[in-house]
Amino acid sequence: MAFPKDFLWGAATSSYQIEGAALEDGRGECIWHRFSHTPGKVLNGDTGDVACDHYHRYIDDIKLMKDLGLKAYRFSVSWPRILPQGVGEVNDLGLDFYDRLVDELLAADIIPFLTLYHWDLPQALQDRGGWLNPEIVGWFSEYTDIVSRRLGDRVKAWTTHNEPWVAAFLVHAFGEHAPGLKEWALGFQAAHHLLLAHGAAVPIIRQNVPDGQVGIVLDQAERTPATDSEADQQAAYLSGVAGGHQWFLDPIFKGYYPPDGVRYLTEQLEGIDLDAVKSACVPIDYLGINYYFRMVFAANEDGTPFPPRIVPQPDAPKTQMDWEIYPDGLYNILTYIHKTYGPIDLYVTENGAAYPDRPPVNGVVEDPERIAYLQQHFAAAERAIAEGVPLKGYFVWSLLDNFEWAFGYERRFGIVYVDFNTLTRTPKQSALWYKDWIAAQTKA
Ligand code: IFM
Repeated sequence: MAFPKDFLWGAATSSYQIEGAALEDGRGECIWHRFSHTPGKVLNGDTGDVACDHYHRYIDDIKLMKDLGLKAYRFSVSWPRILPQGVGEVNDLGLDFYDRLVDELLAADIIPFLTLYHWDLPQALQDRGGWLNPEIVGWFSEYTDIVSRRLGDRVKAWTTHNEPWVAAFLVHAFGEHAPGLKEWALGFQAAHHLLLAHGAAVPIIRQNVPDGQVGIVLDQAERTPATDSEADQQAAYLSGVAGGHQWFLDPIFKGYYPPDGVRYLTEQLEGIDLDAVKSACVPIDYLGINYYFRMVFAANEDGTPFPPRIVPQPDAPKTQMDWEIYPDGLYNILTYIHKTYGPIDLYVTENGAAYPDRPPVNGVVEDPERIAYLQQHFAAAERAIAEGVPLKGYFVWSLLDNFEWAFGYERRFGIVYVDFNTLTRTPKQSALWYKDWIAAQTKA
């Protein structure tokens, strides 16, 4: 087996998706609160008002983690719980919650991996332009300072952003995420500020947590050309460098935007001081990779490779998200990142699958597809480790069924089934399988 005994097997969640208590104990409104309360934005009108009620049930949830044998738990802090207006007055009750959560995790011998930004921006900051306002670099720094001062004595693994591609483009260009803007150029402006905010936050965390590890989490899809033709290969390449994965990887690791991408993006980048992105290139200790699916790209009918055309794969196996299941992609990405941007410790910070799980029957939730999905992706990760990739941990997405953003509660990613009427938790067969897997991998 390639997985070392001290490999960190874990599970991940995020604040808005599980906590509930949306306006309780002084928490300010976040953009997802506003968005989900706007008719027509989220499937079935679902909101995160209650979600999994983790805010009140975290002790039981940690018991569940302990029972599954998790070594680490990845969660995010809700910015408006700490700073209801985004900056200024601190809400101590919000900090107290994360204090208790962290203490409880440590008491259970579970390592906390904390993410500062997983998309629940304070609405008060959105009202001032949110990620489009350059001042957000300072706002994020202030928030980072407060959280890392308070929790840095116990939390040693710090992530600045979760999936900044989503926070930039799904939010500002595709309109699918709160607050639902739809202008390509705005996506690039937001991406720029997310990168600068990352660069500003890392040294603050280092100062407050000198013995901490700091990183960032990027979503990565496998990008395959539809054919071997040069034009299709170019299309797949441009999908990454012109606003795709390399749009974040290159600034973070090299200090500049990919020149091949910049060439294709003239008017979208107007007004952005591209050179300023060198401040995003600060040493980090790990990179988190969220991997779910593959996308296939081709050139356009007239042979031009840009904008790249996505080629649907109707016959490929898919999850309920309509995402192609492609475990080799995880191996490809891990080895590619290691060779291109390493050496750096890597974690799979999210990987998992949504399926339309049925409620428990006699306490059992059968989810064989999810088990197969995880098995295949673990095997891909194992192959990468065997070839020398320094993969240190793996977080299954997600611990609990939860609020899957614009899809509300309809898409279940959890290894634990949540009945959203009673909030009862039932470990699915995949959770029990994962428990046995962890035990087998880590036994002395
Ligand atoms: O639920 C999300 C999570 O918030 C970020 N990564 C992808 C997951 C599944 O869509």
